[in-house]
Amino acid sequence: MKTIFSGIQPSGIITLGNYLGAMKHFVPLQDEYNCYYCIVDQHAITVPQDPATLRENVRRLAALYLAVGLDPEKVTLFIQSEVPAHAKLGWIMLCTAYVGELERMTQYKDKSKDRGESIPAGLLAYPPLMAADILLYGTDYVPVGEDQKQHIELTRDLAERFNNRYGEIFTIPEIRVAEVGARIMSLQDGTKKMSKSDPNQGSYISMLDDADTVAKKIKRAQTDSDNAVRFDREKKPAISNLMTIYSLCSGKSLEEIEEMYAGKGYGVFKSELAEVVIETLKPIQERYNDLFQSQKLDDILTAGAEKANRAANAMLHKVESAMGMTRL
Ligand code: ATP
Ligand code: LTN
Repeated sequence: MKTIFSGIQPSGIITLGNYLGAMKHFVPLQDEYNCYYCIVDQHAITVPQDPATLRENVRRLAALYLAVGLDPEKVTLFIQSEVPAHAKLGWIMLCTAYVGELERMTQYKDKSKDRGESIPAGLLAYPPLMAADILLYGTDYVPVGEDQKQHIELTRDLAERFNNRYGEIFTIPEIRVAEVGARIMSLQDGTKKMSKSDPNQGSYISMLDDADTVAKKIKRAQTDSDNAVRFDREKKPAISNLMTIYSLCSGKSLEEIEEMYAGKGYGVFKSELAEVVIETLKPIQERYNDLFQSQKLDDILTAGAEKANRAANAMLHKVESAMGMTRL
């Protein structure tokens, strides 16, 4: 059976973008692959986090992973910091990487701009840690949104560099990007991706937003100048983004949506889009509410960490012995 690995940062409450671009696609994979899904708290601390909020966001994310339909009998769900091999291999991968290639990462450039002299070193070291996450499990495929493409390419380069030097230890992973929804844009700025750590809450729909909040955010979402519900990513990025969300949540094609709203304008479209999104979130939020406080959630995370530790330690041992980091 081939192996899948993916991670999401507990850097806020996950958004509809994270769901449509990544998490939703994790669910059907669980029947075909050996899946590891990780809450990457060590990636989240590459920018400052409030301890109480981080703790809560980790638990929220764990509950949401299950609420969208992941089955703990089939997948390994765990918290990155509970598997120390990630930090150890992360260091080794950092030592495998070059500063120049890390400085070229667009996520690093985006997140470090405007920080002057105070760019956290963790932002630069972020991709080697991500490479370690993936390589520890002999991962074949990594399902992620389009923004992560560059990081996966770097992971492949680091794995090859390591293998050339020390022998065929790592599997070279491949990216799996969703065809539609791989890049859901901000509701306030059609040129920026929807992001859970955006300070402007109106720019994203959180998976835990209540019906009123969803309706308000969609009503206030940016639209394009004419009043026609027509898909055109170049000329009408804002409405095209809303149509993509509509399509992914309802299962209707973009053509069907264009037909349904021909001559009706943005107002009607937006209020029906709000209904569609609310209906998508409702069953997920119900399952989430049952799980969040439950002991079951802790039991699942504990079992997940045990299983992940076993697999990760076996790989780390191979790596360290190939490098001469085991005693004679
Ligand atoms: P942050 O705002 O803290 O950088 P984020 O919202 O970008 O976080 P991540 O935790 O970095 O989210 O990403 C989790 C997964 O969601 C990744 O697979 C990523 O590619 C995907 N993803 C993130 N944002 C979007 C988006 N706007 N559209 C589609 N997929 C996305
Ligand atoms: N960088 C990723 C989160 C992440 C990840 C991973 C994704 C950390 N480690 C391993 C896939 C595989 C992001 O989505 N921003």
